[in-house]
Amino acid sequence: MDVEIDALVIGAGFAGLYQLHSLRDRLGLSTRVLEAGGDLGGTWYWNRYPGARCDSESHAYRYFFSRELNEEWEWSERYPGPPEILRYLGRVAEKFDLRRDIRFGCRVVSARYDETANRWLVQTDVGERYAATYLVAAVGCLSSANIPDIPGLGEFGGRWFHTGKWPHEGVDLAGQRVGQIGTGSTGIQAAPVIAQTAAHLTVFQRTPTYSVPARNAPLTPEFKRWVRENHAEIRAIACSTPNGHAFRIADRNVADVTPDERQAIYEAAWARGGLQFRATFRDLMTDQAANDTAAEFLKARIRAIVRDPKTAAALADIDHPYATKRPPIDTDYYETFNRGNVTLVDLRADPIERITPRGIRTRSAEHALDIIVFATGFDAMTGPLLAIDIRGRDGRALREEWRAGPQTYLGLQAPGFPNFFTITGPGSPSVLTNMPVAIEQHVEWITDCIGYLRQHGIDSIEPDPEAVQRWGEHVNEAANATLLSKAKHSWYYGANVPGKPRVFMPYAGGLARYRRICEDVAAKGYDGFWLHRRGEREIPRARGGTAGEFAVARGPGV
Ligand code: NA7
Repeated sequence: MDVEIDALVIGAGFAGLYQLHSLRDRLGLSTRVLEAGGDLGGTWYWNRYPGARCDSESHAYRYFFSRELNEEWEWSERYPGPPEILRYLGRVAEKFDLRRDIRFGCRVVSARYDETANRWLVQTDVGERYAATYLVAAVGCLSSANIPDIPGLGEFGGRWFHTGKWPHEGVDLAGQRVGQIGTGSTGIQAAPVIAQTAAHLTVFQRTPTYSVPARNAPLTPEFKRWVRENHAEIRAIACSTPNGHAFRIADRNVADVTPDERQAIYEAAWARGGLQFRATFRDLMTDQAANDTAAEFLKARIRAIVRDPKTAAALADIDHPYATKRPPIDTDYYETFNRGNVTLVDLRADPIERITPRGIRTRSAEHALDIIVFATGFDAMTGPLLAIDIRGRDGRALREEWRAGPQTYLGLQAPGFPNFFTITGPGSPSVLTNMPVAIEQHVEWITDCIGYLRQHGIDSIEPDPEAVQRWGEHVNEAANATLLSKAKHSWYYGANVPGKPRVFMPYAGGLARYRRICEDVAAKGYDGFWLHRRGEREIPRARGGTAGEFAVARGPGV
């Protein structure tokens, strides 16, 4: 027997929890959340590796929709770690009584649109079936672990773990020889903490990247008070900046200041720490010469910190402009390579050949290991969606439709998949932002949209394929207007997963601009979408966004 409901939400992270609250408590829809994990938290439920921490500053890493919630919740540190974030989400669930409509430990395996009934038929791995009018994927952008296909893993005599599926009971690293593959945001957070307990840590680096100190610290009582009294202002900044963080991008170009002034600005940003480094100049993401100055500053820092010149050279030999791959922030990452128990293996000079029963063999040596840590990232953005067999109109499979790359309108809907919405889907600002702010915008847009459909007796919504094509062109145009297009081997392009199409997936035009576009589309009666009443022909609508509306203004989108 199918469980009949109005709306089904997949995932109980930041996105799914707020979507449940919005659909159920604002629109009065019967809503259910299905979650594969044993509890809520999404990304934070799974990512419990040593050193895991949020890179967004806590005062803006939250929901803003409830003043009451903001007033009663206080973060303890500048960057929260998984336990505190899970406590926060637990508090949210309790406050809005969400748990009663969440089913944990239940993975959605397929979703099929039944055109006659205008229902999504959803199946789970525990044999349950649901029938819902609206289907919302709140599956996260970084939830499909990428474990590289290195020969010999099956023969390894020790234990291995992916950071994104870290055992909740923890892994005792004391006395262990640990090999860590991967030096992205995760690896850069993990290595210093692993090195503190492991007997030896060998870091296998394929591509070095720039990292800025996070400068994490407990929040002072004064700062906490300031946060409590200024939620509206913090939200206003987060909603008006391209990345959804609560800091503004400086209104100056690199060329506007002298080299000495520039050096002082970078030094101050380095001392302050965090992603704000990227906000020191307006043109860092759009002008190569400007970006070069930041890149040089950061490379000089690496060489100054790391004592062994060969290790320093390998860490600083960075081949892409600053912040064109996701910029990590760290706590003592470079300092870690000054420890006696840490070795860097530069895979570009000495590639991995295979995993052996004893460890990892590179071209020049075998590294004996007890534990291998894969900090190798995710099949980002499309991976979690395509892990589900999603079939729309006429049985069209999303996996087939997206074979050459994701096709969406605004990152919110795919053509041929009526009433199916993706929160922070490909084609939306998503991973280029402070996620909760982007999530909140999407959840509210989707909720308003569904409210509009019901108010107007409209049965389904799906994008006009022409609007989808134009949006795809605009997403490319937005990326090409920045230096992001210079790091073609980033996961933003899907380049970390063999066989994945090389398409720039997130929208680089900035969250504030994107928000205006979405609001405009809604204000025009869902311009670019087909709204359909059963028994009627498709309601003709004006086509979605003109080139003018989407045009990328000059200035940092990202
Ligand atoms: P990332 O940023 O995708 O980093 C993965 C790292 O793993 C990166 O250094 C990769 O090198 C490396 N990698 C991947 N496959 C291999 C193989 N086969 N051999 C050697 N090295 C490999 O993932 P993270 O988890 O660090 O971060 C993901 C996001 O989570 C982050 O941006 C935040 O938003 C939170 P490569 O660069 O591909 O050469």
